[in-house]
Amino acid sequence: MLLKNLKPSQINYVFVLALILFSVQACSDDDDGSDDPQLLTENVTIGAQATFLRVDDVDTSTNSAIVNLSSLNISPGDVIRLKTIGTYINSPTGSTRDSAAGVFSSSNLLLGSSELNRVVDAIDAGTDNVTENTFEEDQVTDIPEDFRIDENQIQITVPAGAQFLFLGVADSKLSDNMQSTEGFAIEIRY
Ligand SMILES: [Ca+2]
Ligand SMILES: [Ca+2]
Repeated sequence: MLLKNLKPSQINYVFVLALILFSVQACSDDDDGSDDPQLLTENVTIGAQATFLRVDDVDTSTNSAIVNLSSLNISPGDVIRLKTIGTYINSPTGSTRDSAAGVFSSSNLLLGSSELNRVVDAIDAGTDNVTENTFEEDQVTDIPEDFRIDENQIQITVPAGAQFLFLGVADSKLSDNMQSTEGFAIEIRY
């Protein structure tokens, strides 16, 4: 259907319809807040071996990132948006992952990597994230309070008492991980 074949009144109709479709699209784009210019953004770099989960005694890892929420003026009850950016290499084959794990806590205490409940003051939030056992020693890594973060932005309400957000990778073996060329980070929008 070409515009030149339409009467002026029909052209008006097509124009109004296009305008309506455009507004509906604009509204739906805004639903997840990803385009909201009023939100602030903080990107936290995540090391390829950085974790707050239990690690095998024979494995090597680094401590997860720990975000002080008050430094970003984020308080309990606030809704924040999280997603991963980029990837990390998770095995010698060069395969990559874009998923991570997060957990809120009332303190910045992180126990040694052989402990199961390393984030001793962890506070439950979000959807449960069942993490796999360790690769060499088949030790349980799963804790009930953490949640998954991946490339699809999630919205999560900061739970009562939370002052810190721990961010790391979730992997059964950390020592064979490497940084990818694009790097790996978690974007916090708030
Ligand atoms: Ca690995
Ligand atoms: Ca878990």
